Amino acid sequence: MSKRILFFMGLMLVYDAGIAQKQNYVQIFPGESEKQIIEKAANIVPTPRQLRWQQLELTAFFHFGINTFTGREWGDGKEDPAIFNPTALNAEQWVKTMKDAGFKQVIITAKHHDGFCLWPTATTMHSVKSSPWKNGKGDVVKEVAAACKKLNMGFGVYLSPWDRNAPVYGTDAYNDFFVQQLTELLTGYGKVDEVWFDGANGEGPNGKKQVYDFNRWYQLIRKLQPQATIAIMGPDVRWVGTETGRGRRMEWSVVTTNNLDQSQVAANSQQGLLFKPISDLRGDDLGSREKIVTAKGLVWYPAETDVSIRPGWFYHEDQDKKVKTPEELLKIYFTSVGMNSVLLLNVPPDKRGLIADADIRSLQEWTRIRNGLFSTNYLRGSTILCKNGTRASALLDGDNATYFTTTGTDTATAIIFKLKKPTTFNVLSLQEDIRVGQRVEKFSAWYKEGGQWKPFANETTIGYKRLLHFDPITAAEIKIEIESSRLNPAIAEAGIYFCKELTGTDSK
Ligand code: FUL
Repeated sequence: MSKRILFFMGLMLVYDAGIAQKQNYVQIFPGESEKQIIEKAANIVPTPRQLRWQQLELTAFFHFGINTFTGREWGDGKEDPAIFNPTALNAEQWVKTMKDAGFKQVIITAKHHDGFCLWPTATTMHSVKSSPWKNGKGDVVKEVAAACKKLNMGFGVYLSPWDRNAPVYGTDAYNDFFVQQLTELLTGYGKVDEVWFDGANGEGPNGKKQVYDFNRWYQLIRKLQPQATIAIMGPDVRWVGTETGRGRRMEWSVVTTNNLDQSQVAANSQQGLLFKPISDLRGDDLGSREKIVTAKGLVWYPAETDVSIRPGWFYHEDQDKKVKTPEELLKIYFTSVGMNSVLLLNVPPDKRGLIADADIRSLQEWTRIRNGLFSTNYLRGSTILCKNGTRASALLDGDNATYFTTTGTDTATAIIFKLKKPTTFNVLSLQEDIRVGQRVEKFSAWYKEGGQWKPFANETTIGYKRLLHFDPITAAEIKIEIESSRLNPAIAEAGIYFCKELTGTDSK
């Protein structure tokens, strides 16, 4: 995965102006105090497109293409398009499967590293046009886009910058070729909600590595589909740093842009700033106080956790028995969505052009468990006590757009929930209202037993959503302590739940 890190070194972040006071990027000037920097960090917010994306929680990948038919993970671009011949392709089945599982948006691999295009592009004959599928008249991208429209799902495209088929790859001409492909995808299929760029970057036939013109691509996307988030080699969404489904225990959406290349700070077509951050995306800590006090800039750059339901990204028959179980998917939900990230779960259609039964069964059972788990918030109906808080009822109203906060200049607080009767639970859910900013730096959770408060959680960040599970606890009083927060915390929701399928603790 180092390719992504390497690529990130050259990544251009584009900052969109437009939010008057609250912004998704600030510069830090020499001589600013820690207090000033922390205050700036506390007021950084997502752009509207980042906010929409974060609220989706569950998004899906469909890895489908020439590799589905060769059994490989990375094609070399020399595959004969004649092998692309799904017998029963039904994109509506793909999209409906994900919708039924609670997903809100899907991304199709319009072109993977092998260069084979799933739409009849004018840029190359290495596409569905040269395949026997629908006598060369098919268009997978169109079918996925239509299914999304029909089922009211977000639609996104993955277009691999690395192209092992294009003869011009490795030359300047490739950037034009790529712009043309991108333009076709952004103009021919209605609304596009996400554009996903991978960082893989090999050598072309001339032995040269392609220098990707990311900035030009970003500007094109902003012009043609301004609502689309650009992930993960892009300015809106950051790769979490693993492909295991496990995010960070401490996940700050506000990260430092240290080593900001000041020479790149310039106005762009979106009246924003361009800059090149250089940072390690894989460390455990991208945004703590210690990290940001030395920052030259701070940006809202949230994490996306991509993982496949199978060992591979593409469908392989011999992996039918290795589809992740509902329990594994549930744990992934806790370590992605529950760690202030968005889950991007890959569910690859098979050679028929259908999602296989094994995947559907797993998704259905996972969804049943998840829905059951979150159906009853046992804090509902409790009496809330807090000495220095206001709008406590917002914590339990199920509305992310209302929030509890502290009064005056207090940033620490304790919120006590007195339940009507002793209740057994093994899940805690907390959410910040990120439209105010991500602020909580340290929190703990306690239950009362025999007149004594006993801790059951001791964590750092909350962010958009934090989920914890632990061994079952039975109690009639629960306390959430916000021990440290950058400015007044804005807590949107709190909940405790019980799920018998969840075992053990997962906060390591
Ligand atoms: C990686 C690619 O090389 C894989 O094939 C896959 O597309 C994954 C999502 O990104 O870097």
